Amino acid sequence: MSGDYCRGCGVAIQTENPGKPGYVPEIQDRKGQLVCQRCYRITHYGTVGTFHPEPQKIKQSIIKAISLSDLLIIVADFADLAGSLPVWSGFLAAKPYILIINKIDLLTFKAKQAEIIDYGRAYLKNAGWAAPSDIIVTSGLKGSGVDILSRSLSKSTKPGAKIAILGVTNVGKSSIIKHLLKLEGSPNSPTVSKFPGTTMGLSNWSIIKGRNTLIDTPGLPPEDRVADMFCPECASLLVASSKLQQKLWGLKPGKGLIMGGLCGIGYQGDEETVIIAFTSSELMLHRTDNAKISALLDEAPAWLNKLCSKCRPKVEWQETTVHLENNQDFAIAGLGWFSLRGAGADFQVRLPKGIRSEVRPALIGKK
Ligand SMILES: Nc1nc2c(ncn2[C@@H]2O[C@H](COP(=O)(O)OP(=O)(O)OP(=O)(O)O)[C@@H](O)[C@H]2O)c(=O)[nH]1
Ligand SMILES: [Mg+2]
Ligand SMILES: [Zn+2]
Ligand SMILES: [Zn+2]
Repeated sequence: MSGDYCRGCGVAIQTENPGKPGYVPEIQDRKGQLVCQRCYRITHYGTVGTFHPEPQKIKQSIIKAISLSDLLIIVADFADLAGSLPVWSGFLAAKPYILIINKIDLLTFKAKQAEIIDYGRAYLKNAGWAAPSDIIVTSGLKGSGVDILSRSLSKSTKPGAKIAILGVTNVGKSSIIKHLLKLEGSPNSPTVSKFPGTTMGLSNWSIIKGRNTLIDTPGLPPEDRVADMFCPECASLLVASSKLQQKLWGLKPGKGLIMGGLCGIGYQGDEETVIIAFTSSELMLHRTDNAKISALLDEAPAWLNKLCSKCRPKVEWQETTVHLENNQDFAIAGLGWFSLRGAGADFQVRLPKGIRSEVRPALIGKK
């Protein structure tokens, strides 16, 4: 992985085809880090170009990185545990791992770290995973928690050990590496962007003053998140990048809520109740009559559903009934969650076909 690989995204450099990954117009003097045209454009103009990594190649790279490593770091998105964690259960291969719960800055209030760590531990146990060596709460945006990660890595590995950092697309893997390197005063770092699929191949980074090698990997596109159904621009709308919107709603019998024009829940109980909805601040939350939910989701008016005109017709719907107890969340992978504060009740749920959802204990704001 030395030589002609892009330092930003890990893909092999080529000078022939501007339409393919890894293109540079001409390999000249190699001062500083060599980056491909796509990385250059992402970093300087915020555009991603037209090619996207192939899922099969990505899986192969991830499996290779796991086999090369002594320790794994699994990065989960605090705001999307359902869309970022369960998908890894088939990849762990009995290697020790550290869980990172990233994007903690998305919360509008300061959460207690110890509670989030306990929540993560219980979540993994419930999913049947072996216990992690450590759980660390971070912000890849601000760099918080990265110093704790660095110390934890020194404790959990021998000198010379390799560590692979794994996570679904956009979860913040490259951002965390960037902050680890910054902590050590390194001027280089991988490319970070709001578009899923930025990192396309493996790249090695020397950390803890040369003690260990950290392998950045391309994000796994899990295919059961709402965001993955759409184009990169629409996907980046759905992935929360600033504070989560967190809204409390009173629901009378017969009323329901719609999130982002992409999921509707119709309350089936017979006394007034309370729901707290958590989602990206870019998305619309709307309260309506249960009887109107289906028609509104189908119609997808622009005030309710902000997807582009190409992505909007892609949605096919599925309907289920979900039972929630007081202080339970209904989480939709890649979209957000609804949390019940009231007597246990059924909800008529409509969401895109094939999307993962789960009922879990309330992640935050439990009364
Ligand atoms: N708010 C917030 N945003 C973050 C955090 N970490 C990363 N991001 C943002 O999330 C987006 C994706 O970050 P990357 O570091 O490129 O994510 P990645 O996991 O390497 O993504 P791929 O290479 O596409 O797999 C960028 O817009 C980052 O600025 C975080 O802790 N909080
Ligand atoms: Mg990356
Ligand atoms: Zn690149
Ligand atoms: Zn779109």
